[in-house]
Amino acid sequence: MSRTIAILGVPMDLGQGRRGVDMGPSAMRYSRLQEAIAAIGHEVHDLGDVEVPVVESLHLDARHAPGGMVYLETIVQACEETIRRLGELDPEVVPVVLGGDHSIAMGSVAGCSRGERTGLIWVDAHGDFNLPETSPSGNIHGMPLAALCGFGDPRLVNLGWEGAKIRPEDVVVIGARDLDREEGLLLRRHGVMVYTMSEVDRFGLVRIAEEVLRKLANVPRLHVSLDADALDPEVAPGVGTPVQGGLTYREAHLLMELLADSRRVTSLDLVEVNPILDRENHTCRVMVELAASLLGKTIF
Ligand SMILES: [Mn+2]
Repeated sequence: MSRTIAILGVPMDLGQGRRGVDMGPSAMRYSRLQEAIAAIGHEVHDLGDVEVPVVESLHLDARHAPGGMVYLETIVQACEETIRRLGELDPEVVPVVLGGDHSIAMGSVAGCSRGERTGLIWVDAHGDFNLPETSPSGNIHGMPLAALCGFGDPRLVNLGWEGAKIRPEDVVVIGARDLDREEGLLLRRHGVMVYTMSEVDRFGLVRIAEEVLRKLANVPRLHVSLDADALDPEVAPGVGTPVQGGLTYREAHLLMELLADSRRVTSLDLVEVNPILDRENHTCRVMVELAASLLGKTIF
């Protein structure tokens, strides 16, 4: 089925402390993302990037490393702009939003939802469900899933429009293996479905994808937010927060293929690729291949 795809970059590195993740959008373009999607038969438009200030231009106190709450207003502005840009698209268009760190998802998920009920498949080593008061690092890229569900700093929760953008029962986290203690308790308390790597090992992704699609069967829109660190660092070395024991190359493809087969995915993010930490752009190439699988590329 041929669709119209819109690529939007959000070169954000203020949600965490490692520099370089802001180069993700250009590195994924360099890895021929547009060509890979067009080869499937889709019409692809590249909308360019949302403007994100570089940290040196913000003239903040030098004691503040990127990542902390001091960058919140700047992140809010970039997310607002992301929501505005996505809102201009025809609702039938499938946005592919390129990060940047995962804080961009507060803008992309809100914008892609278009205010409709949306299922959110968060493929990530981490839960990203911290609150400012529970976060050990204070990094905002550890908070976007909580903020989307209505928890945390009100300036993040009320991005775009007031209140939660996603119902916790419409969220599924897949690939988790590094949850902070308080974060784990919050995810449980709010009834977010979490498939850890242990569950991936035990049940396999075929069963997990079936369960996820059944759980979200009555939700009209589906957003996939793919964090490169969900993959094993052997497969995706170019990430700021690598955790051993992640998805293999084939597991990640299988998950994308199973979601593609459902023909229900309406938008996606590709985030947390750090080209500075990568090996010869390998991680970008994998992310581009996974995006193509999710958008319907088949082997035969
Ligand atoms: Mn993440």
